[in-house]
Amino acid sequence: MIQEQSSNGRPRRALITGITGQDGSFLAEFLLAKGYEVHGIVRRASTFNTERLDSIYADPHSKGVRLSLHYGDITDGAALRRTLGAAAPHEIYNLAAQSHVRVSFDQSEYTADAVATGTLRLLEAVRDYSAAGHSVRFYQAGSSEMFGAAAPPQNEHTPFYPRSPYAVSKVAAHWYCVNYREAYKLFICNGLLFNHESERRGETFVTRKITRALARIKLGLQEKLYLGNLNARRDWGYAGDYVEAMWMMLQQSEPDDFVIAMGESHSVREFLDAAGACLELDWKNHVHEDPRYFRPTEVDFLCGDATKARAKLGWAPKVTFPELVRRMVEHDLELARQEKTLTRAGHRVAQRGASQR
Ligand code: NAP
Ligand code: G4F
Repeated sequence: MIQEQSSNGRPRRALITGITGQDGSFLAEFLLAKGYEVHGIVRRASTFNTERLDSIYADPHSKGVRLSLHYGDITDGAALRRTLGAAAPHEIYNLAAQSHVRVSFDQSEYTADAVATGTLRLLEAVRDYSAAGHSVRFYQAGSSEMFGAAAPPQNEHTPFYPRSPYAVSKVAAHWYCVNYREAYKLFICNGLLFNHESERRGETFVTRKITRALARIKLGLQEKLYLGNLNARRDWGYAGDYVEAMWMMLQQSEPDDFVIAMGESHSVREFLDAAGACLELDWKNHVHEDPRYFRPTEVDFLCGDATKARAKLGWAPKVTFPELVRRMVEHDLELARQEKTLTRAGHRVAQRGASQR
């Protein structure tokens, strides 16, 4: 394990907004393994929302604990400033977002508040923190959705053409970051990350929705799967590989912006083929179209060109597309097996509402 230390010999400290999400949980694990002290901002919820952190969470009363969670919200500037003061981070990873593109059409104002203005709030806090003499580096979670309707392959020079309130808000956040980098000489990197998935992916994103449902169909726990546009193409990679790129960006001598992608695009239909093949299941017998999953404006074709990240950061993904699909299917097949065992034993297993999927 590499021990990342600050100049006084103590571990470096990182603050992650969105630590309870897919990427936040992978990044927290990655930084803890490197010897960092990790601080994360967690929203107050009426149910537990720290499930993805279960494997690294330790009782704060124990000795030597390097993970600290702070209540806060990206829409609450005072809490952000207090957390900065308490955590005194050397690196900040801004991952907090209302990250669902379809939902952003229903909750556009909130999405803008969290994604665009939320970033601005945090940057304002960081500006004062830096002016008070703290040296800090900032990672902004940008998205390939910002390229939207721009033709593939998309790289750092491709003009943005956002197609949803989510994507427009990410573009605003991107330019806030560029402006604060230039105006206040802050060390800020924008990651332009293409879709990345995992066993921890939220169940309303199309990949996880598919692997969860096909695994349940395979075991007879479900009959149908309702989906939207099967022709959309995405450049899908593995989340564990992508959080490493976030860290690599902040270790450079100069701040810069990077596309992170596999450089390989697949349609939703091809993802279904791959997942169905893993399960020896013909998905066409089970998948039905539901207009509620179509978007008012769609992003048809994303395929990233990560040449710059490969050359300057030395970043290279380890998990291929077929391996990604296999990992997700195997994980969800195991979940389905557990569900079936419980059901057979007479237990009631709660199902989430169809409208959420
Ligand atoms: P995710 O699983 O949806 O996680 C989002 C995180 O943000 C969660 O921890 C969530 O908390 C938190 N959050 C939401 N609203 C918040 C608020 N108002 N205040 C504080 N925290 C809030 O997303 P992800 O896939 O890990 O993505 C991480 C970041 O990368 C996001 O900014 C996303 O937009 C961006 N991104 C993702 C991808 C991708 O393919 N995964 C690609 C490009 C960019 P709860 O757990 O309480 O909901
Ligand atoms: O899985 P998705 O919801 O991901 P989307 O919209 O590409 O956004 C994700 O990746 C972005 C990076 O490019 C992130 F910035 C963002 O935060 C998020 O993580 O949808 C992928 C494609 C879309 O074209 C959608 O129309 O799948 C299509 N799709 C077809 N049926 C569906 C469904 N998407 C969802 N969520 N649910 C469906 O039933």
